[in-house]
Formats: sequence, C-alpha cells, structure tokens
Amino acid sequence: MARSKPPTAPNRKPAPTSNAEVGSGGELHQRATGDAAVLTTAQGIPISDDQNSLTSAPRGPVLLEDFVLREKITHFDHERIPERIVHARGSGAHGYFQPYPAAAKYSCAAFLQDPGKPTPVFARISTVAGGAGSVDTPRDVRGFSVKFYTQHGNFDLVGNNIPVFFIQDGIKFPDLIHSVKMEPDRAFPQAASAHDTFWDFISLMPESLHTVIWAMSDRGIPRTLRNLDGFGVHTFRLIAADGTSTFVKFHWRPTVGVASTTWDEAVKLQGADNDFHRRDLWTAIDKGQFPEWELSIQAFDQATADGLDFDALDPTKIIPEEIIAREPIGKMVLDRNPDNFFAETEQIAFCPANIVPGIDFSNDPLLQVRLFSYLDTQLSRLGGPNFAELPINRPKCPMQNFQRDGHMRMEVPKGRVAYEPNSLAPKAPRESASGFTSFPAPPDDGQKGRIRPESFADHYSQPRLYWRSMTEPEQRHIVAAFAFELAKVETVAIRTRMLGHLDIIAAELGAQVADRLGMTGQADTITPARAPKDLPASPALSIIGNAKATLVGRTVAVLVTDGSDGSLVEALRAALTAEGASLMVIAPKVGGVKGADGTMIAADAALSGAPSCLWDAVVAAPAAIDRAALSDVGAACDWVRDAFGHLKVIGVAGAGAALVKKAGLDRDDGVVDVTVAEIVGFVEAAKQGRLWDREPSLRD
Ligand code: HDE
Repeated sequence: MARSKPPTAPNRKPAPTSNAEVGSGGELHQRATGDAAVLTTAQGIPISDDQNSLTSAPRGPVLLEDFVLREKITHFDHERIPERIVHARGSGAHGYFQPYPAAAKYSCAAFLQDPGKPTPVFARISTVAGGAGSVDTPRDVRGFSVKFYTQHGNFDLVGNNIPVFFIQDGIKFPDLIHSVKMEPDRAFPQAASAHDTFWDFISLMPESLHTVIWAMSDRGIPRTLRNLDGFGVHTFRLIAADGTSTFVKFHWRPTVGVASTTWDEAVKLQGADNDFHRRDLWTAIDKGQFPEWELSIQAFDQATADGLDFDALDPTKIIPEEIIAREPIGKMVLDRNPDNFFAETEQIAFCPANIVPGIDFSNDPLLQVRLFSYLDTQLSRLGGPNFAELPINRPKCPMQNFQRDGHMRMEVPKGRVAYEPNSLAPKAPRESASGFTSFPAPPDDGQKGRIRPESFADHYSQPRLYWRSMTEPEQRHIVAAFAFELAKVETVAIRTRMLGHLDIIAAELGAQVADRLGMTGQADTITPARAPKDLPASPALSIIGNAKATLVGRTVAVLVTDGSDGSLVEALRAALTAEGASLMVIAPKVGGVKGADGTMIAADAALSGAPSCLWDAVVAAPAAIDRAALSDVGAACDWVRDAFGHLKVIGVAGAGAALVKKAGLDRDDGVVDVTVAEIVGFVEAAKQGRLWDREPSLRD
C-alpha cells in the first residue's frame, strides 16, 4: 500500500544512484518528492531503489538478503488465480438498480419497494467457452450476471443472454462444457463451438436443440455488451408481503435495443480488436453513455403454469410473451467502470443461491444443481471460505455471524463467543423473524428415482417456434451458422445426425443446411420421443423485427485525407452528437490531416488500426484516392468494401464516391451523398441500422 510520507527519517540517504550506461535508466526515474506517494514493500517499508537488485559487487551475484526483490518477485509469481471454468472471459461495471412501483405488488424484497431508493449493483457480462484471454466476438452464449447489494443482503441474478439452456439436468453440465471447450488432446479450438466434440454431444442430446438454434441465430454474435438481453432462464418465485408466491421469469432488455454483428464482421472484429466488447463497454461508460437495461418479469400462478404446453420448470423452454406479457419492474444503469479489473471483475463471486427475503427458487432441477455448484467453485477459485469479505463481494449491509477463521480471514471478531445460542454475549447477533424463510411449497407427488419428467420430453416444438418467429434475414443467418459450424465437423456421421434433427425442427431448415453442406438427402432419420407441435410463432423473439431506429450509443467513423472538408467533419459531429452518437475521425496517419482550408483536422485513429468493422456506419470523405493522399489505397478500399459487406450505411463526400467505385461496389440506397448542407439523409439512413436487403446480393 503506497503512503504519502515515509514513516522513517526522510533524510535517509538515497541509495547510490545507478549509472545510466549499464542500463538502469536511473536518470529517467523520479524520486518521491512533494505530494508524490512513497513506494513501499507490502510491509510498508519505504523503498529507495526499485531499479537495481542488491548485489555483493556491482556485477553480482544477487544477495538472498534483498527482501525488496524477493517480496516483489514472490508476489508476482502468485498473481494468477484459477480462471472460471466457464464464463472465464468477462467485463464488468458498477451501477444501480431502481425499482418501478409495480415491483412491490409481487415481492416484499426490500430493494423492490421504493422507486426513490436505488440499490447498488455490479454486473458482469461474459462469453462461456473461451479462456480469460480469448476473443470477445466468438459465436457463443453470453453470461449476464448482476449482483444487487440490497439492504437485506446480496441478491445475485446469474443469467444468460439466451432465455433457455442446453440441458435439463445439472448432472450433464460437465459433459456439455467438456464438449464445447478445447478438445483435451489438442487444446483447440479456443472459444469456438465449431468442432466435432460439441456437435457430437449436441446431436446426441435433443434437449439442447432449442438453445442451439438460439446460439446459431444472431443472438450468438451480439454487436456490443450494451446491445444484448439478459434472462434469468429458470422460473423463480417472488413472495409478496402476505406470503403469496408468484412464479416469474426475469428479463433484462437494453433500452438502446438488441443488435448483432454479421458473422463475417464478428470474425474480422477478432483481428481488428480482440477486446472489442470490453473496450466498448469501458469507453461508453467513460464517455457518460451509460448502458441501461429494463428489468421485467413474466408473472404467473400455478394454474397458468399447469395450462402451458410445456413444463414451466423445464429450462429448455420459454414462455412466449404473447402468452404471458412482460411487466417492467425496474431499470439498471451501469455508470462506473471498475477501479481495478482483478479486484472487482475477476474476484466477484456470483452464486444463484444468493437470494433475499421476497425471492425464492423453483424446483427447476437445473437451478437446484446450480445452487450447489457456484459456492463450491468459488472455494477453489478464490482460495477459501472467506471470499465474501472481499470488497466486491461484501454485502453493503451488516454482515454478522459466528463463522470464523479460514484462509485469508479479514474480519477481526472480538470476544470469546463464536457460537449460538449463547448467554455470554447478549449483543451478539441473533436470528430474526424478518429473516429469510423458504416458501412452504407442497412437495410434488411421485416416487424417488433418477427420472426425467414426461413433461420435459418435447424437444422440437420450441426450436420450431423459434425458427418460425424469425424474419427472413434471421432465418438465413441461422442456416448459414449451422452450415458453417457443421462444415467444421470432420466426422460425417455427426453431420448426418444433426441434419436429421434439423429436419424435425423444420423441413426447410434441414434442407437448406444440407444444401449448403452439399449433403442433400443424407440426413439420418430420427424419431423424436414426442412428435413436435406447431406452436404459434412469437414475433417478439425477432431482433430485426423489433429493431429500433436509433443512433443512441452508436459510433460513426469518417475517413479523411489531406484536403478533406473540415467543416463537414464538424457538421457531422454536431448532427451525430444530437442523436446521442459519437464520431471518430480516421486518417492515413494518426497525427491528423490538413483540411481544405489549411487548418488541421485531428484524427482519433489511423486507418491501418481502424477497420470499418469497428464502427456502426461510415462516411468516406477523402479529398483524393491516390497513394499521395491515402498512402494505403488498398486499406481504404477494404474499409468501404467491408462496411458495404457488413450491410452498413456509407456516406460519401469528396472523393468518397470514387473510392466506393474503386472498391468495386455498386451503389445502392445505403450509399448516401453527404454535404454540410445535407447530413440528415445520412443520419436517417444510419438510424435504420443494417441494410438487410443488400445481403442476398452478397452472400447466399
Ligand atoms: Fe453457470 N457456472 N452453471 N450457468 N454460470 C458458473 O461459477 C454451473 C448455468 C452462468 O460472471 C461457474 O463462479 C452448473 C445456467 C454465468 O462470474 C460454475 C450449471 C446459466 C456464469 C457454474 C450451470 C448459467 C456462470 C463457473 C448447471 C444461465 C458466470 C465460475 C446446473 C441461467 C458468472 C463460477 C460470473 C458460472 C456452474 C448452468 C450462467 C462452474 C453446474 C443455466 C453467467 O460454478
């Protein structure tokens, strides 16, 4: 811990200064003077020289006595803790949750009572399959975890961006994860489901098909972490003040809307910026564009649950919003970046078993297994039972009990009493009538055994419902994703088995994927345990069908060269800022360009490091497209070609139209002329998002 003043005599002699010739860099280092903090060891001992080890003579050897060196190296050697087994790669932020008045009707949870009283939260959004250093934009489910620091303890809503899960029983979780992670002999592929073991498992587990079709849809490739939904997945209970229990499904909806990348864009983003999602979340919060989600519930009682076509306890099923509408009960705003990634985002320990009075579990068998797994995981991940004392995990209400000792205990409890009941410590904590009580749900009838309920047996109706609820471009993407993934599967028998399942979900889905694989007629014949029903489509499930026309939180990039129109750049910036969007200026060199009127136009990034996949829409405004102006004409052509290929709106000014032509593109409605006097046409077009009509002319 650094401190502002050394505790010992400040007139301590500085260590003999290192000499610059031997590479110590001594002349570049500053000693603590004035307000600067003094560097110390972990024991608080001030350090006089952090550049040179202690040696018995200038050319060595190094002395064991050098406690400064040994402590520094030892601490470094132990910097890593085990990464999460799943969801290892995540990004997080602080914020608050504010309930709406509607919430209190269903739950007596203290944090849901008063709209005027926000509750602090920390949210972590993650990929599932890859390691902590893996890419941000693989095709994958995203975790969506929120820790609410309520006045009655921590409530963790540990969900995903897809409302269903691959398996119905937690006993299959290790198998699922082993199948999707890197194959154990070769340790690849990292962060990718497109390999034999994953599809082998999936093709033998029809209960996974519903989640798989969601993952193969645009939901698997979100544009940013600010543009995705969150779902509690399981059915939970809310408990009202009078003890009434209501079943609920939790939904988080981003107020800027859900948006996805195209697959080609997701792949290119991995090269352009490995940290694209993490950087985007950080930058948005840093700029004051605070991401916001509305929390809603689908509330239902036992009689409604009994009337559904499927079992409300089956985590592979959704309840369509057309059957039970969503009711908004609050909103979450993320408004503060972590101070330290490791201490907060890495050390946060979520656990679905962390619930507060007013909320309770359902009997969903998957949820029940999760209630065990997370605490167990944290014990080894965080090294012992005292992780709840870490600042990020500590409740922000009193935490007092008789637990004691263990690795890394931080509390220093006083007194001789560490048990209950006791009479020796009258002020010691006692149980309270307002404490958590479980809802007295009557037990289900039936016999003990390892039995999958009959009501969980239909694995195809809801994947079919999902497929039918998609717009035409979204169906195209699902076909393309299945074809891409299965083309990476080397074992033909796995592909033919999967084609058999796809045929059952929807004949046209199976046929199109088979066609794209060049395997028409090779699907296995699979007889489902339960024949699928034709459930009504749920238009609420479509991203494209419900897309908002907005630029809020989006980023537009303008490409300029020497001689470009600086007033156009400023006019664009003003128009975009008014829409809640940002402008990035891209130039051949990061030092900027000299505008047409001789004044400098500052650049935010150089073209070589700012491919168009990073931006939501682009404006090509070079003054010329020769090598003298652009230095890398090829990169500029790729810039507009990728923007076009990723179905983005392209504004053109100056030699922009010529650049589009040089890139070999046929102009369409999404290529818009931009001038200082006429920016609105570009802004309106860009608000619409991607041009899905362009896609069929580019890809099948
Ligand atoms: Fe998890 N899950 N999970 N999971 N899960 C973990 O806990 C597990 C499941 C989810 O940002 C682990 O602290 C089992 C469903 C998220 O830190 C681990 C089963 C859903 C996160 C674990 C499931 C999730 C995790 C790994 C089947 C969506 C990241 C490290 C019974 C509703 C939380 C850790 C964060 C993390 C176990 C199923 C979401 C191993 C056994 C269903 C978002 O304990």
